[in-house]
Parts: sequence; structure tokens; C-alpha cells
Amino acid sequence: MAYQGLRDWLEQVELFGELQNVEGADWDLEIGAIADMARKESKTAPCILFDSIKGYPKGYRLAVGLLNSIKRVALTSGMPVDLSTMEFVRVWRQRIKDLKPIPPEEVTDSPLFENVWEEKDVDILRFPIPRYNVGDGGRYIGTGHITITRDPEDGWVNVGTYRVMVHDSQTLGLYMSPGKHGRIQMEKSFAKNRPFPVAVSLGNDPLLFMASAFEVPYGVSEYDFAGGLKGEPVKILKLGQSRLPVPASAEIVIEGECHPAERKPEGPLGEWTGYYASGVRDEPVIHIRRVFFRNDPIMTGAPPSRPPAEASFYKCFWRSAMIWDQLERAGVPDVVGVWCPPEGNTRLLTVVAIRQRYPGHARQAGVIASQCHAAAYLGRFTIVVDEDIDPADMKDVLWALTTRCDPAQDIEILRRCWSGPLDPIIPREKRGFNSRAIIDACRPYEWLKDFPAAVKVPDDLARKVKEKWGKAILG
Ligand SMILES: Cc1cc2nc3c(=O)[nH]c(=O)nc-3n(C[C@H](O)[C@H](O)[C@H](O)COP(=O)(O)O)c2cc1C
Ligand SMILES: [Mn+2]
Repeated sequence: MAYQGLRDWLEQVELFGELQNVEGADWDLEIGAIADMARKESKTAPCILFDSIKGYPKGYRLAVGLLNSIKRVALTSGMPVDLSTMEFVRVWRQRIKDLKPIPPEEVTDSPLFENVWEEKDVDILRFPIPRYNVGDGGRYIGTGHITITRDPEDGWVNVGTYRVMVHDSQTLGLYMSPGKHGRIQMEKSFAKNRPFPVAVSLGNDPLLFMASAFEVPYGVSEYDFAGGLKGEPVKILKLGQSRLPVPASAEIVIEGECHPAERKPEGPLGEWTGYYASGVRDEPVIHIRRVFFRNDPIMTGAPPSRPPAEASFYKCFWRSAMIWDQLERAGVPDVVGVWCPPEGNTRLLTVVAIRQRYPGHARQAGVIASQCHAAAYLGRFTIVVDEDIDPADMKDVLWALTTRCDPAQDIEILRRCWSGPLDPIIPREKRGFNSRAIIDACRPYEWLKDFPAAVKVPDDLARKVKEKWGKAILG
């Protein structure tokens, strides 16, 4: 990648005009509202770097909206900027296919040691932690961060973005929904009645943040995956007794642990579905042991919101590529495109285009695209279309849906699938499971050849007409 760490990344973003500096905003609601306005109303949807936040010293900064533009997603992931949506997904999919995970490299030096708070010195409220939305139940230090944990049985390290709320100056609330890798590791530790070490890292290389919210397979460390994407190992430090590896280039690292029997109310937080669906639940508490941070630290935030929002924007590309990859690994041939549109926040709607090869091909693609790891959690609709439909063009997809799908035979329902407390349409007491619709919007395989011909101006005629009349008519 053409940058090293967050500070270099921010400089490059500033050079191409997508960084906005804001001084004097209030951490309480104003930062959240400014980020929302910038995302919805500004042409560049800039990354915003807040400084001199109300009541806090200059230099204690917060960057939000990092991955809201295609240019910044491309910079972060080393991709060209001028690709069509499906080309972008295709190139990324190929990169995942070719990816060779690179394990992290241990180093012992880091600017993180510029400031260290131990035990009773810890006061997390010395950082300008925002409360983003009016309905939020607290200040959220963890939205654009990574959470690092280790499997107590097998020793592998997971890196996931799981929200972190401030309870008080020395304790935090951690919400990992059922089935997430960090949660599985924690449950293994609690089953043995052992405390569970957790590290929270803020101000990371945005690629690490991306990878931590990727559905990387269980048992594979997101550090190795990010290293593979970057083409070089992530540099890590191993901290304290737990020896949890944390990024050496982070701005702030919090080291702590959760205790088996302890829970405290966490939430609400405006969620990625656009609702406060999970409300307040009793969740594990992180007791902070130490905090390490650079001089003039930069926190990072990515507040979830009603889609299309930041996470739905950058996640579209890679969730689509991951589902495509997982379809192929499961043996589904002739997938020609996958798109998870931002309007469905990438999870709630998946479109898969295939070149139909045999009876049942479309159902196979649909069921696996709905249930592979990249799509399994809190999905809703999966639509399978033919190869002439561009899955990223919703006009095309709706045309296929409304003309090639006979609802009585082309919609399958899967019941009791993986959902969770954030699912707004499931009554609270029944949450955990949801149902999925797999919609076959392909022309029926058995009479593919006899299916009514589509109305279309032939390509060569369209080209000739454009040459002859295009200027006069289209200007
Ligand atoms: C901004 C943001 C906030 C997120 N918050 C949570 C959360 O609070 N709890 C959760 O379980 N997943 C959350 N996620 C989704 C997980 O990061 C994502 O599913 C990731 O793949 C989980 O890692 P895992 O597959 O290693 O469990 C969030 C993602 C983003 C981008
Ligand atoms: Mn994982």
C-alpha cells in the first residue's frame, strides 16, 4: 500500500482534498450530527478530523467517516479508482482468491510507549469520546476500532470490530453478538471460569479496521489476512501477561479483561439497521489495566447509522467479493457477479448473477450465498439472476425480479437462521433466529431456450445510431 499507518493515510487524503478539519465541536451529539451531515450532503463525503473538541486539549483528536469515498477505499486497499462497481468486486475477489495470509511480525518499539497509564492512573474520560446520537445510552469509544482476543483453547488471535461503550473512567462495556468469533472465544474462557483478556486498539491503519469487520473464516486471524492484503506483515507488540498482540502503529491501545460472572447494561446505540433495536442488554465489562497512547493521539470512529452509511459503503465491495469467494470454494460454478447493495447495509440483500449450467444451479447458488460465513449473520433476501443482469444495477435486478420470478415456485424460505438482538423485525423475546427468502429470478432452466426474447436494440445498431445521432440527441 502506498501509505504507512493512519497519520500518513490522513496526509494523503488531505492531499487529494478529502480531509476536513473541524475545531471546537462538542463531543456530545454535535460530532455525530456533523458526521451525518457530511456523509449525506457533501459531494466528497470527507473524512473529518476533529480537534480542540469542547472541554479537551488541542491535539486530542478524533477522525470519523474514514471510508466514505471510493478514493479512500481504493487508497486503503491498494485498488484502482476508475473501475465500475462489478469490476471493483471482481478484482477484489481475485485478490482474495490469490491471497496468501502473512502472519504479523513482532516488534518491541512503538510510539505507543510515549504515554502509559497503569491501573489507578487510568482515566479513559481524558479522551474526547463522543456520544453520537440522541438515543445513545452512553459515550462510545469503540466503533472505528479493533478488538483483539485470543482463543483460550487453540491460541489463535481474532481481530473484530465490536462496539465499546464507556461505563466510567476505568470500565467499558463490550458487545459481541452471538456467534461472533470474539464471543465464541470469550464463552470458552468463561466456561472454564477464567477471566478473558481483551485489547482495544484505536487509530489504526484503516486496512486493519477494514479487515476486522470482514467475515474472515473462523480460526484465521484477521492480522494474517490484513498482512496478506497489504503484502507485508502487520507489525505488532505483545502486551503484558496476556501477550495479546496489538498493532505497533496504533494511536491508543487499551489493555484489560472481562470477568466470567460480571455483566452491566450496555446500549442503546444507533445501529447499522437504522434502529435502536437491541436496546439495552446486560453485557460483559472490560476492566482497564493499562492504556498506551501516542502524543496527540488520534481516535477513530465509525458510528453505525441508517443505511446507506459508512460501513455499508465500503463493506459492499468486500462483502460481495467474500460471498463470491465462498460460493466458489463451496463448488458453485459460473458465478459472474455478486452485489450486496448499500441500501440493504450489505447484509440484508444479496444479489448473485450466474450463468445457469444445470437444473438446480440457481437454488444452490442462492442457498449458499445466503448461508456462507460472509452472509450468514442477519441476512434477509438473496436474489439469484442470470448473467445478462448486472447485480449492481438495481433497475436491472428489479426487472429480473418482476419478470423472471414466479413467486409461487421461485421463493424458498429458510427458517431459524442466524440473526441476533439487532434484528428490528423480530419481536424482542424471539430474537436470535430469523428467516431468509431465496428468490430465484433466473429464467426457468428447463425452458431457457423458449423463454420470451428480451427487447433490446442490438449492440452494433446501438453503436451506429450513437455515432450518427448521439450528438444531436444527447448533446
Ligand atoms: C462500525 C462497526 C461496528 C460494529 N459493531 C459490532 C458490534 O457491536 N458487535 C458485533 O458483534 N459486531 C459488530 N460489527 C460487525 C463485526 O465487526 C463483523 O461482523 C466482523 O466480521 C466480526 O468479526 P468476526 O467474524 O471475527 O467475529 C461492527 C462492524 C462495524 C464496521
Ligand atoms: Mn474472525
